[in-house]
Amino acid sequence: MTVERTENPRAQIGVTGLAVMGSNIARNFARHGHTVALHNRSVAKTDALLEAHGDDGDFVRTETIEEFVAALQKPRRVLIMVKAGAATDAVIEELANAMEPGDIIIDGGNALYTDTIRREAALRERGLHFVGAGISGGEEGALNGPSIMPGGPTESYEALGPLLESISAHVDGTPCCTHIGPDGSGHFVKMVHNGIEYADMQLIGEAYNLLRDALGYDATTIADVFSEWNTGTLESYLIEITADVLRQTDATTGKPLVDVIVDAAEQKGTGRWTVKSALDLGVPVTGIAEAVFARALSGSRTQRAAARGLASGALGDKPADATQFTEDIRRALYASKIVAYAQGFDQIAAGSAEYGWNVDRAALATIWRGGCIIRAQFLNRIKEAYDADPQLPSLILAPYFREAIEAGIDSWRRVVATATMLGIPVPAFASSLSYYDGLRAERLPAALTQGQRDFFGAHTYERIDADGKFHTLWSGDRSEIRA
Ligand code: NBP
Repeated sequence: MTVERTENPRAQIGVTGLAVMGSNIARNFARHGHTVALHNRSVAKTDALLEAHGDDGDFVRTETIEEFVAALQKPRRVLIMVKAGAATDAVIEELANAMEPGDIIIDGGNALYTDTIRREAALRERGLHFVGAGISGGEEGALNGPSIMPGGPTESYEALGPLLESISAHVDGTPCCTHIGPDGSGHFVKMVHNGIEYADMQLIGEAYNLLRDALGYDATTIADVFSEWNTGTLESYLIEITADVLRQTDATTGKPLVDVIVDAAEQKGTGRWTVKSALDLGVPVTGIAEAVFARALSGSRTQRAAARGLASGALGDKPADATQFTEDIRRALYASKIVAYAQGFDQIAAGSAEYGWNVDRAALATIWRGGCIIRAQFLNRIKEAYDADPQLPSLILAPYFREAIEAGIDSWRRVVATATMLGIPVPAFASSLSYYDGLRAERLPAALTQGQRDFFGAHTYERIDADGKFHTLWSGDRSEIRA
């Protein structure tokens, strides 16, 4: 360990913002042999890190931004890990004033991608490279290998890539880090990653709810079901930790911990951002949207308290064959998950087209195989699908996914129908199935919608048998004219 105040530019990377994420990433860099300059607004955090983990590698302790910048080799590389929003802007401004053209500022926080686009453009004017890097994996991933999604200029990746790749997770020897594209692309794909994470968690929650309320299983039995599922196509980090959470016993009451946790889910905002962006892009991310709304519904405590005990209507019978129904839930979960990921990847394609990012979805699936919260076997299949056809219109059309859905479709319908008859909410299962049925439909009721729009707003419509736009003179003689 080297702990010193120095003017010698010997650090390969600097990390400012040494809360849980920043300190773990700084340690990760040091453990991989990089000399790391440390900085935090309040020096106490820097000293706490050095006190507890100074032996992890070679650190340079600094107090001021000037000292911090002076400790870095050129081109200087600084990773910002502070609270997203105004704090990030404040730190960028301080750094930019102290840095020189050609230096690289990396924002590893959960920034909104439009902020990243703005920041990249402003810093480019000043000759600085700005890299918005999505980082996933939580505090454990930050320390032992996260999935890293850096955007920004291509030339900055040349100076930065090897450093980031060295600390990222690796799967089959491949780093879970790749250059995503220009300006805000890294933070955009990280945002959609989090949106997919919301959908995945909601689907798992619905499966748990069905096992509990339709089959009457206790938490430990459900944990066993999830552990079993984790040995097959559903194998993933989220399924694995679900079993762990369900197996946890509360020390105070002796009950399963999940049964004493208040059932009101919170959110920090990336799911909401994903849905807002999808609305702007016109991409139907129904699974993610239902997941965000399901959390909001769970947190609507006033309404829930007032509505408790409202009529359910006549309910159906519980499934007679628990084993069969458990298998139905597994298949419904897998099919719904495929839809949620298909929607998320559609949003990435739409964002990429809107902003001219040219995001490689196969490469993205590759770096999500490890390190991040949605890491799963499944990502290999997504990578293969986009490798085989980079222009694939929807993941559900790739042969592997098409077959998986076909194998599960009967189960999926049974689960949604049974849940409905039992009064058990399954918003994500049901909306994913409706999305699938909507996509494959010969004809949608949108024709009627177009007729109504033309009626009240003269918005025009297209005909199935002629080119161009048409309008019916609804308040006149109801003849049709070309618009
Ligand atoms: P927090 O998001 O809690 O931020 C705390 C850090 O921000 C501290 O170092 C604090 O300095 C610094 N800071 C603040 Br607050 N305002 C500042 C300002 N005006 N100027 C300078 N520094 C300021 O830390 P975190 O949970 O480690 O997350 C860091 C970033 O990584 C966030 O953007 C987060 O969204 C993102 N992220 C988090 C996770 C996760 O699992 N937690 C995962 C992926 C990404 P102080 O010590 O002086 O108060």
